[in-house]
Amino acid sequence: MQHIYLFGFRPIRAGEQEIRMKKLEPDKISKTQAASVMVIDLPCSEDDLLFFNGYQTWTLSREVKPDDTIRNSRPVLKLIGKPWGTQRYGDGFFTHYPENAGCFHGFTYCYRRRGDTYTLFASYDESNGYTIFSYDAATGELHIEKDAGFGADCDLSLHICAFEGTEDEVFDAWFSELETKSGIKRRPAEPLAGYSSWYNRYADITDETISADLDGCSKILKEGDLFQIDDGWQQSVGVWEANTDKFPRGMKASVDDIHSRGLLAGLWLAPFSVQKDSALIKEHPDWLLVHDGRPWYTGCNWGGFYSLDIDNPGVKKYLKNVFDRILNEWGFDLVKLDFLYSAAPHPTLAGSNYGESRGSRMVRAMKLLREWCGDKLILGCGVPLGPAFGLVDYCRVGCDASLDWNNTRMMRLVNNEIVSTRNAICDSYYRRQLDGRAFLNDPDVFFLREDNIKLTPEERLMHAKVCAQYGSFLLTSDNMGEYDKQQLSDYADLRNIWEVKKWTDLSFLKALC
Ligand code: 9PG
Repeated sequence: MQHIYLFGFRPIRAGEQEIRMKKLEPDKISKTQAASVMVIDLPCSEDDLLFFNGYQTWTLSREVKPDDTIRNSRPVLKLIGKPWGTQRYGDGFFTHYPENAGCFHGFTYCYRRRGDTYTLFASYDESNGYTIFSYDAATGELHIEKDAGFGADCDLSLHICAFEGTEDEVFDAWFSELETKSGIKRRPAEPLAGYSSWYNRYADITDETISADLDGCSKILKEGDLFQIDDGWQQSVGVWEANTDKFPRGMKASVDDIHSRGLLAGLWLAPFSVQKDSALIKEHPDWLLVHDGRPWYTGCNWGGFYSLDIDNPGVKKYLKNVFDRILNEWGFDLVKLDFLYSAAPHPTLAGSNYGESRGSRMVRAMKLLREWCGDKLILGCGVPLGPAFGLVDYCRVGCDASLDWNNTRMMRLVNNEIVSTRNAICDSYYRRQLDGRAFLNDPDVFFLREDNIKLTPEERLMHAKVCAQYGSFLLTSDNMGEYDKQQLSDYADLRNIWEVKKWTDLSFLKALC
């Protein structure tokens, strides 16, 4: 394996291959960025494949051919989607998607693959900002820059390492660099299997439906597995108290029921988000994150939502109490923390952290979560992956699985974070190297059920096998109590693939991703 040393802007040599770096002319520096740009000659031939890691959990991340075109939203859809903030789920509002064949970009790491040889470029420190890699196959130039956003005024030095070798060699080398240089090390969590309520009932959950799901699942799940209650239990996004119309016994009663079956209890929340009509906004309008003098509209879920300002002492005190209640009073073992990118859409332009970049703010937000959760388990979701390294136990590495294969044509054009089983398969496959290195990968739930689903039996099984093979977090969202003999046997097979990483035939992936 070659360790390619990158020191400032000096030319470097790695084995046969020379990787040249040069300073970029100021007018070529993209608008998101301030000072430090590294340019590397990384020629590629038509047989090479390239990978650029997407902005956050849900952003489509797959290997591309040098002549592929990666699109964001069509301009007209961008315009139509503007009032809904459709671009704000991803990086569409702060990075440039050239949409020319051969132009790609990604965050924190990227690689070129020539057969089995990977040339990996990766950041070993994102605490001063996101490292953005942009590539143009026509020139063979890879630009590496720190995302400053407008107004960031901080140290923007790059912390890049590069390696050439086999898949395991280069990813092991990167993670050893992360540990020695930045102290980033995966948390010692164990793989976890179980159930999530979301893709079974979506937000339509009550104490009764959750109890019925628990009855069914506990017949099949094993001791120590996870039963996770998703979105729908709370008073509103922002007010993390039980909705007593739906959960009159309160959430502690659910935890006790789950524990009495020998299962771990998990709960969903989106701690940095607050829905438009939440009582929290009426009580504390000053807690919202402001940009250009107005609260930053973060997206259209739950009728529209905003972000909380993690620099507001009231917000910090409030969230600390929320976690104390959920984890210590109610006794949940795991929290699924979602829509985390909400915390840092922009650099910090006020207060004591003035001038920090959005990536730096995101890392700070993730550290706060770990502090508030102590040693309880965190599943990160809707989160930029680099800032989650070493801080969450489990992390969703792809978009939401959908009940159909690839969503509607129209939705596919909206952004790169859409709900899609097909994309979820690609994401989980192409981010597989993070599993067990950065955290344990959550590929999202699989389905074996035949009702309330549009996936064909083949699609369901393909997806489930990818989840079992490449994930360390293996949840389903079926009424497991209704599994027939065949489904029980399929479930047992999947657990077996998952537990012993027994190789299963995934040759279909070639055509798919
Ligand atoms: C609960 C859900 C589930 C799910 C999460 C997240 O509009 N969007 O782009 C969008 C993407 C994902 C999403 C919701 C909306 O789902 O991934 O598992 O917890 O929230 O609301």
